[in-house]
Amino acid sequence: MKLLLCGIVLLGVACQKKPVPATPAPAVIDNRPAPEWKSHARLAYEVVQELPHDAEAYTQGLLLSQGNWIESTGGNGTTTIRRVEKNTGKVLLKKDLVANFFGEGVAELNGKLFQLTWKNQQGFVYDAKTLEWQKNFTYSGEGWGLTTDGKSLIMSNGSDRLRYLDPNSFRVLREVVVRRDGKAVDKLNELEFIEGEIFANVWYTEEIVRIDPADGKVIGVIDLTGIDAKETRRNPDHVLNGIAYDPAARELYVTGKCWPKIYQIRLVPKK
Ligand SMILES: [Ca+2]
Repeated sequence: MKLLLCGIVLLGVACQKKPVPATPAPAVIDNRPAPEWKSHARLAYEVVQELPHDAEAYTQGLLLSQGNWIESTGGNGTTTIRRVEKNTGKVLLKKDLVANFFGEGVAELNGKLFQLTWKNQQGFVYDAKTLEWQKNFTYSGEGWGLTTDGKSLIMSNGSDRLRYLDPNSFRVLREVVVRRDGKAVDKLNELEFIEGEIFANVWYTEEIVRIDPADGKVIGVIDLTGIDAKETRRNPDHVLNGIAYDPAARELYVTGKCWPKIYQIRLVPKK
């Protein structure tokens, strides 16, 4: 098994030698004018509404799918993939993973859900409707956050690098180095592709960085200080992690690990 895995890893490295050129971020996403927040580099937030969230769910990946949450939770023995009713927090469908898999990011593409694991170097593909397992895939290094631009899977691994993966072969298509004012931004965690940008939680911070997919530059920062009452966190690990977006309604949601709430927020210029 180790030899086989090594072969796959080596193949992955070999494939990286032929880089695929970056796709520039489109200036116009659809016929609507760009959201107002795009013209500000420093953003704060206003809470629009609070929705219930399972305070036992160690959120590692969050997205909206057909009006419901899809959530990947982590922990040894508490790893799940689940569909949750958006307004009530009721778990509609849930699959538990065996205890040695520690769940991480999740993304939906082409009718499938892709779920990463932390150190197992294995991900899982599910049918997006039924959550039926379809197959495993492998990658090198750790798995943290996952999202998609509609073509590729985009993954973080706790470093300052984002990797673009082919959703069929899982080949590494390209790697983006994330820099903020020229300095590396590491510990990139949960991701969401929003209006042509990549939003990323930064582990153990109250900030979301907005990344230009073309060159990895941080083009803006969202300060979420004070969004939850930190004193109610039962564990210091229960940090901000979880970004979901409804592109049609242009609604943005954030949560954290084991937070009792998901917050719909409006982005406003930071004073
Ligand atoms: Ca997300």
